[in-house]
Amino acid sequence: MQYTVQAAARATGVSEHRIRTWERRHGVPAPARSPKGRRLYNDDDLRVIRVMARLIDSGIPADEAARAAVSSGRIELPAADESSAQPAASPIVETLLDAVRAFDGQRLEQQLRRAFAESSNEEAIDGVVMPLLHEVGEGWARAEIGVACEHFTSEIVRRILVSRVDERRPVSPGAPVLVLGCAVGEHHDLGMLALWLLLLDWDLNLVVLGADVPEAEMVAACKAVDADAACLVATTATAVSSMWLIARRLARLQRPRHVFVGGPGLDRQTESGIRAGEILPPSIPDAARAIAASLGARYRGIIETTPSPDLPAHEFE
Ligand code: B12
Repeated sequence: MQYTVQAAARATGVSEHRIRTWERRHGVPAPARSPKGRRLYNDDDLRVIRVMARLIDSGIPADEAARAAVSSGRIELPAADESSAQPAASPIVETLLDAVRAFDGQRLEQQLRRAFAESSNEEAIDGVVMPLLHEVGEGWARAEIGVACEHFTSEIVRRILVSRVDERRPVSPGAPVLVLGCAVGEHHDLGMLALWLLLLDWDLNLVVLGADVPEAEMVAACKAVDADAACLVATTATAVSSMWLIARRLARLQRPRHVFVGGPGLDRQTESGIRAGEILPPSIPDAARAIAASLGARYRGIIETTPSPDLPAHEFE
């Protein structure tokens, strides 16, 4: 079977950008070309991409991973595959996925609200919301879940996160000012929204700019509010590159004094040498705590979780 670069990215879960970069830098994979010059991958190429991704994820440098992936021919997926394999989704996430597949918005929303009502924001985000989005993304990459299903889920997740962010409380005068936004080109902002929600537990003056913030605008916003810190989020590889440009530019200024960078797009091994920003831990609750600790923010306790008035009481019994 033959695959375009888009189809290869979907099938392997490795971004198009990353696949092309490997080819440019390491000559791997080496797809055939159509008469018009378009890349055409076969099943072996896909296998090489998957193996290479796993080797890199297990800490092997990309050039070595490229050599290993091709020289071993029809290489079996490494034993590390088992340990690095994603654990099966938890029962609650499975239940949510059923609602997603059935486009059952009411059930999905009720179950998600229940997760927030029955546990802390941290637990609901780390244990339910992010794993759900992750599973939806994996299903999409395997072509089992359609784009409509993904948009449907994202919209409901967004609504719930935003409704909880609305429970904001006043901030003390003199509290550290933190500007939060996604790098230019980055439209995945649900991780940023989740981080925003968790940062509300700390006495921080949050200025949230949302998705796709151009470099100059981020700098201007930081100056306008005399920010103590900026936090940049990137999910895709392209946004990571632009994020570093912004981080470097901010780091050259006297203020903000802290520039945090985070998100799934960061390859911590490759980027740890880049000194323009403080790299946040991968878990969103850990990232919120790391930011608060760096800024010396006062903890003011979690926001009380109240059942949403639009849900019948028995939903929470
Ligand atoms: C929802 C979604 C969308 C929505 C976004 C809606 C929104 N407002 O956010 C829309 C439809 C816009 C979208 C578009 C695209 N998407 Co999309 N999307 C997703 C999906 C399903 C969830 C995104 C998300 O919220 N991730 C957050 C969590 C779930 O990701 P995670 O890796 O588990 O994150 C962990 C940590 O990294 C951490 N974390 C997450 N966010 C943050 C933030 C901070 C600050 C910190 C510290 C930690 C942190 O928390 C998690 C648990 O620890 C993912 C699937 C996935 N696996 O992420 C794909 C995914 C991110 N998308 C992908 C792609 C390819 C695209 C498109 C290019 C598709 C296309 N062809 O148009 C565009 C690009 C848009 C752009 N320029 O930004 C790929 C990215 C591959 C890559 N690495 O580059 C993914 C991974 C799907 C896949 N499996 O291939 N997408």
